[in-house]
Amino acid sequence: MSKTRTLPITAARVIVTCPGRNFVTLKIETAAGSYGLGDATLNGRELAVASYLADHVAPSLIGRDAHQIEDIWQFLYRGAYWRRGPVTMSAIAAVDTALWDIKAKEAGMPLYQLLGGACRSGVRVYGHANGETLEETISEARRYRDMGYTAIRLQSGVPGLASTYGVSRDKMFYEPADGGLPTENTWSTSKYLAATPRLFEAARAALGWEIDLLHDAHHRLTPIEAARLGQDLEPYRLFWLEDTVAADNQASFRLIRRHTTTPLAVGEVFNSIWDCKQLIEEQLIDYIRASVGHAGGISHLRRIAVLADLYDVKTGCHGATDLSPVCMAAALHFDLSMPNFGLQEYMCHTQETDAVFPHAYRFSAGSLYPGDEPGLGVDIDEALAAQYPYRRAYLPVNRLEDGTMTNW
Ligand code: CS2
Ligand code: MG
Repeated sequence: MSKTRTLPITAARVIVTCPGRNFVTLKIETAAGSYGLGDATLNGRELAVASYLADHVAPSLIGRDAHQIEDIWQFLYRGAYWRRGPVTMSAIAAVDTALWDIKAKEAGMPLYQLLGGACRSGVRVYGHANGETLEETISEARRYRDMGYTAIRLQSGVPGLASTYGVSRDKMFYEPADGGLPTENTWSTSKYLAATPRLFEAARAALGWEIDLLHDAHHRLTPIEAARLGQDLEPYRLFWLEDTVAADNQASFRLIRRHTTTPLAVGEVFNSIWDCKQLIEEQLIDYIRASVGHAGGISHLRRIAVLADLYDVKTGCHGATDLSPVCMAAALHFDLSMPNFGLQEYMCHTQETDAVFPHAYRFSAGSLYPGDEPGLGVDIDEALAAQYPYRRAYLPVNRLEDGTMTNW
């Protein structure tokens, strides 16, 4: 019986670069001269993952057989003892993704072929229209529609609030990490709940019904507030309403689900199947947003997607600018291969980021296509990456108008 030759890992190097925002990339090299990449970026906590990989994981990888993706995953997960959490699972994700990249390159095929082949021709994505005012947001939505997007997320300023999630000066690149120390935003749920239904009423009047509209409440509501917003938005037929509540308590979605038929999406901050098992098994959500980069890589995200498929829950992977083109490329191969793919988030990266991470994926007519290069179809220009040293940056924090800390 032919035995696949072993492929000893010879190096596992962490590359931290900041082409406009910080990215952490793991590069695993093998004795055959091949290498694979994994995204290890955790917005606002990048160096924690960089150290977890460089100081605690990399030494234990040298000499292992790069083909043994699942065994290495189990070694890193069970061997950590202190399992789960965003730092650990982002580090494991980077190793897993890099090993899948290597295996596909060694097999001479794009990763989606190794994952079972394509279930569709392309990966439909949604863009991000945002504006300080309702009018500006709708104008931006028209621009995204004219660019070919068939699904668009709307985030608008809230009258009476100086700032809110998802609204940025730069209309193509939304980067929330904005300072060497956390900036403090002020939040009012009542002002937000008053404004949001008006945004979607105006959006449907201006854009019609052919376009899929989405919205991200970004963890800020209580379950009953989420239920009310879901009901208020029902006439506007959203594709999904995302992150209504902080999903620490999965059972809280029972209350939301009882009151509204607006489809619910959650999970970009999830890092393991245990964070969403109840949500999926009780069909409390419609889309699971966990990402290759933060939920343990391709291997673990496939487990989540397979569980979700049993309960008619679809995938809707996170794809913000703080997930690098390495993660986006991996997501596209994953999305193409999963039968219960729903929709992929696509926040474009800047030109300087794309120059550091040359990639094969392309946008056309509302979808992304990963291309057919062997592996992920993405690389890192290490010389260019070295020109952008790490720059500490934090996500903002949020306080209510009376000063009480709340979720950003
Ligand atoms: C957002 C993100 O893309 C989304 O749905 O929730 O912009 C999120 O705020 C950032 O990824 C956090 O780093
Ligand atoms: Mg979100």
